[in-house]
Amino acid sequence: MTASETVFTRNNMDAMRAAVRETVERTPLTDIHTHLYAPAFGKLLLWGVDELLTYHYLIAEVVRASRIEPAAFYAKNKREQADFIWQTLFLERSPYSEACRGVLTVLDTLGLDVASRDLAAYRAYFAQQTVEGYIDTVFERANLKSVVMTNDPFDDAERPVWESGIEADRRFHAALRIDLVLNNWASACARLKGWGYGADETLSKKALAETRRFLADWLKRTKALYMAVSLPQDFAFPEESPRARLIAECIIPVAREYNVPFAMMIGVKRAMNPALKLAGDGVGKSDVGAVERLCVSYPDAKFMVTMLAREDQHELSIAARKFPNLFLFGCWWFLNVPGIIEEMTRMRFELLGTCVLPQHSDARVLDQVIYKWSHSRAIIANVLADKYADLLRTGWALKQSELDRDVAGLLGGNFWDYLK
Ligand code: FIX
Ligand code: ZN
Repeated sequence: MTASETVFTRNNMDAMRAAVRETVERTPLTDIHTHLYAPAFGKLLLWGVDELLTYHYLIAEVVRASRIEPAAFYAKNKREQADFIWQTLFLERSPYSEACRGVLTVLDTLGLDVASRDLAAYRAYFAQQTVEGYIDTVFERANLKSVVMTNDPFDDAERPVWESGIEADRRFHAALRIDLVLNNWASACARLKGWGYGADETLSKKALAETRRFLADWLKRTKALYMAVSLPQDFAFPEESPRARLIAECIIPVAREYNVPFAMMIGVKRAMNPALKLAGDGVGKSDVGAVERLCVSYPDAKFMVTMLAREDQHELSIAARKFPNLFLFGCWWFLNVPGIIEEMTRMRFELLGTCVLPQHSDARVLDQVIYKWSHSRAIIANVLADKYADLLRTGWALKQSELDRDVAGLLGGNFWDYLK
């Protein structure tokens, strides 16, 4: 401890609260799950006000508010969709839903006049930006060190970029997304065969070996930090299914060999309302027991888990207390709203102390990291200050350097440590 270091005790709680807010604001973070792309991926990186307004969270809200036929909404071009959402959700109603508020936080942070409600002026601002300059602006405003992308080798727009060799951008890391392998083996198998891997639907020994080779090739090609999958609410393990065999005989061995975690995002009901397309997914309660059985069966494999149902969060936190190889992250998707972030973060801090990664953004549009993180940083700081306050009331003294250490962990350091 340096002579001049600030120490917080029960006698200077207000100073501690201010310091927590300030520390959480100024600490650069790693966003461990996004759908953003490095500039080398060209048009796959979405940004700007029309993309913000047509975020699938807002499409679900506008269809509900206006009762437009989803097909009629999707028949509009992007700009018309954005106009419709602006008119319906921002002008005809007060835009206080989290997804609406987010757009306004972004505009305000960029210095645009939210009170003017002048969509044309916002569009004019974005028309003046270059993508390179705008990435710098967004990283600076959101105080981001780096983001982790979602990289799907089965995506026909994305795969050729990897195959042609991409220019590295140190701010964008890869994560190997393997949903097709685990959720639709028949289709994945056909694709693998087309690329020269000896896969077959019966999952013969050779097919399993070839699937491992495919995963290893893509881990090396993308330098992915982890492998990831989103899983339906009825995800079970163990079970008699291609998915369970592939996890046990391909994913786990490759995860161990390359020392990369296997990230599972569990609890989605895909296409609950198919007419809504990407906006039509829902949530269902899942079996935390499946996660527990994986962790106990493979103590030397690393798992990262986030679950989508609010009802599963407590049980999942308890599982994490029992398994050091279970790393919890983020308030995923429908949980990424202030009331639930607050509740989940409080519960995780109380049950897991500093050993959790409280948030990721899931941003699909670059600009969204600004709002997702400013909203979450404020909540994380409040909850953290409450926890330190409880701690100081015991007579404990907290040094500023310890506060810096804890916050750096919560905003990304814990993830990097887990990868080691
Ligand atoms: O599976 C996922 O990674 C989900 O986060 C997305 O597919 C989802 O559509 C989303 O954008 C949630 O925030
Ligand atoms: Zn996602």
